[in-house]
Amino acid sequence: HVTIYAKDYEPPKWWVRHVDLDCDLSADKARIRATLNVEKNGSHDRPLVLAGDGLKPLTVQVDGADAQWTLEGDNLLIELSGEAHEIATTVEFDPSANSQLMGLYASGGLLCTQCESEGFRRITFHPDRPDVLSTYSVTMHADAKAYPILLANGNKVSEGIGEDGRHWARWEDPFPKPSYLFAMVAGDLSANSGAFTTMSGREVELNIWVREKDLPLTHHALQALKDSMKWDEEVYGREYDLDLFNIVAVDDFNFGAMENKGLNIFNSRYVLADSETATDQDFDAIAGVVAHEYFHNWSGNRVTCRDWFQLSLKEGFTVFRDQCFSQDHNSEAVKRIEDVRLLRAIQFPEDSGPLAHPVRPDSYIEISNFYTATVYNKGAELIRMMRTILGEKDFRKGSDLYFERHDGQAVTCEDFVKAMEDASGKDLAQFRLWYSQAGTPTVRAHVDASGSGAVLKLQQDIPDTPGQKDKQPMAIPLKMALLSRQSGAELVEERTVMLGEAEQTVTFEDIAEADPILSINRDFSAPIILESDRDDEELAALARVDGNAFARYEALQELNLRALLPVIRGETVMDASKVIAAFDATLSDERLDDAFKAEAIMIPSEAMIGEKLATIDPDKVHAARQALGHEVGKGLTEKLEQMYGRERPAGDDLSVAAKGQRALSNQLLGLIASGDPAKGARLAKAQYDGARNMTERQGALTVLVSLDGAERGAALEDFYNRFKDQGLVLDKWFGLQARAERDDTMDAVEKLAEHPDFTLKNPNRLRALLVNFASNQWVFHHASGRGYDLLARMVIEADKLNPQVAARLVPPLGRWRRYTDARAKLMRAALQRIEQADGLSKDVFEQVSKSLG
Ligand code: HT7
Ligand code: ZN
Repeated sequence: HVTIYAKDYEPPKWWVRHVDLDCDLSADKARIRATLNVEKNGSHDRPLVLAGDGLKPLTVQVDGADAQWTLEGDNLLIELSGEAHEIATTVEFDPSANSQLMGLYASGGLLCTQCESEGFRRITFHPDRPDVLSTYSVTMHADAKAYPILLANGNKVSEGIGEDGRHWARWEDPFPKPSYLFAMVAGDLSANSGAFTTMSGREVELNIWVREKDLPLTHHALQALKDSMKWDEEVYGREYDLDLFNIVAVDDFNFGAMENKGLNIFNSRYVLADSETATDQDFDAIAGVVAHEYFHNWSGNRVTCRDWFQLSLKEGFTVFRDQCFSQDHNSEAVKRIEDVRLLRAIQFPEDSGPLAHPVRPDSYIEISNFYTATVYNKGAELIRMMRTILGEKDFRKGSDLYFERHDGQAVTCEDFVKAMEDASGKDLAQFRLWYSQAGTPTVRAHVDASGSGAVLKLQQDIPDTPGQKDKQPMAIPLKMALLSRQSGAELVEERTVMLGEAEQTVTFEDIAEADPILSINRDFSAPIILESDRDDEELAALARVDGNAFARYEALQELNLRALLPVIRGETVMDASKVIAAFDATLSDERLDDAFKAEAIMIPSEAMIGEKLATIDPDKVHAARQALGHEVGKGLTEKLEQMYGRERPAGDDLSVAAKGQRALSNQLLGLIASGDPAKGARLAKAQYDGARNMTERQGALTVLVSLDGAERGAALEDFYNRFKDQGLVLDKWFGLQARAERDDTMDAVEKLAEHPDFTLKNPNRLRALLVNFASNQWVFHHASGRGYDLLARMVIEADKLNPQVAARLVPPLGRWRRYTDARAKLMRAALQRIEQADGLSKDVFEQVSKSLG
């Protein structure tokens, strides 16, 4: 398998100015005739190279005449004599045989496309690289009954009836775009339609296309789209540019959604929702993904990536934009806490393991493997840090300059940073290291307070990662304050300290109280691991009085870890008293909202605890976490039950307050059950039976699945019978059981993998069982190695159908270096079994070979 290097980038030898596609579509045969207007780039004598993937050319013509061509591997080579030519090719293939879900494929009676990153080459021969931008016209022909709706990018310019019950539609997209943004859909679809008037007064038609029966489930997505359009105008001054915006929901999709120009295609899980079938979290995720894809219209489509090493240019920026959108529409601090939790749960382990890579990677074998938490979520943190360093006003100036300077271009991460630099006059030279150096920095912070002043001592350390050693110190913006122990008042007001050296000190003079407490990395201003020597009393005080909600949450998390880690290391028995006192104070604090309290009383996950250990013994981590939960549940019984007993909001109330109340209620139920499982089971079953929406129902079932007793089986059976015909809800049924913290979960997952409703063909179903299972630390890391065996078997099977999805299952096995010897050996053996499988895809090969190291 060939490795592609960023340093080898060369501009394309030929431009493609316009693409005209004529597509004759049916479920088992697609005939695509492509006409490309190509133009030589500079002076050279190199042939035109058009990428293909599994295609055979039926005809190849140059300027209307049959032409000489050769196939080199999958690529079509054509010698051209002039400066500009018209190239026409015809290919045929079977969309129903496309199980990779890349290119043109069939899903639930629809025909749809997915082209990012390199799927267009599965539809027609084309350079298929993001720096080749073209206008497109597309004519689609299909059976009018089976495919009454024909959609492509841009605007529909004409349509008509053909012969033998067929019809056609012609679409034109006036905005030059890379091939990865091409899309078409044919199917029997109905639209929930709306309209949006842009800031310059243009009316845009909006459609959410689904099967007719799903129309009632589309209102939230449509509202989220309108909210996103407004937000991008208000916050970034970005207006939508076409007169039509279509979203189509499909059931089989490798990712969350895709931002194709004017025709977004979504995994149905991020479109369809009502309160009976979707949780509050699902509703929020839908709004976040709708916003994300919409925001790509500027950050990705109007200004796109020069090459795939620049992926974070569009993804990091767009994740940051969707995070801010959600912060503005919900509790700001809670959204930040959720995003940081995700970063720590997924990106931090990635950054400290064998698959660690910089936000702008240097090389890849298969680009699909680089749609990672590092590129997306750490990438978003980089943009957030730039906003912190520049301030909001200059950051907006920088984004205006970036869009103005690069509209219609394919550019690099460097171009983005340069625009920020030019607009603000700030030097970001050292900051650029965040793009090139992998690994999560550790920052040690210590305050010496003596007399009337204080000295903050900071040290940073960037770990070695695969292929990168001895790294340079980074530019780390740390929001901090020094607080009064008693009142929490800021003795040193919040400011951003720039840590740029390996070691640095900052002096504060004339502080009104001796012995202030350090509040640092407020709002998680930098994606680092903080080590501080603040004692338990200081942390408890921060948890109580810090004016920065994120810092309060952090102090609580740290107190939890201080209770857990010595027990896991065998140094002491569990002492939960400080956690109990801190949770008690938090729950009683009337200034805090319910959504925050729900986050605050969450005991760190087993994965998060594991991250703090040099060598992980999952049995010990599990036992300690269970013990802490039990002590907290027992220690706070009265308060938990009293708060849990409060009246609940109406089932369909989606206000921020109602969502917060339900989140808190479900957390309280979990802690009650940890303290007294029998009582927990009774309460959870009552909540399940009386549930008025999916948040209450799933919350109850989440607790019940880990408990013993008749309530568990009854609720699981009821859930299955109620929802067995609704795929997205049935995914929850698989997922909940895979997450159960029980010693028979391993057996259950093996059985569920044989269940008639389980299939490896649908990525949502596959992920529901296997991603949830592999993140259930204690169960997946069963000492027998059965968890590793099952995952390895599933990777090998899934790889035959869908390499992209299979490759995403590999990383949990790649963490073997962190586990106790016996487990590490078994994990390696599972990886080796995958490596030896016949016909392994390059996707899985790359993940497995790097994981074995
Ligand atoms: N930009 C989109 C990426 C994507 C994708 C990548 C690989 C394979 C399938 C895919 N579907 C969508 C999604 C996004 O970040 O908005
Ligand atoms: Zn994206």
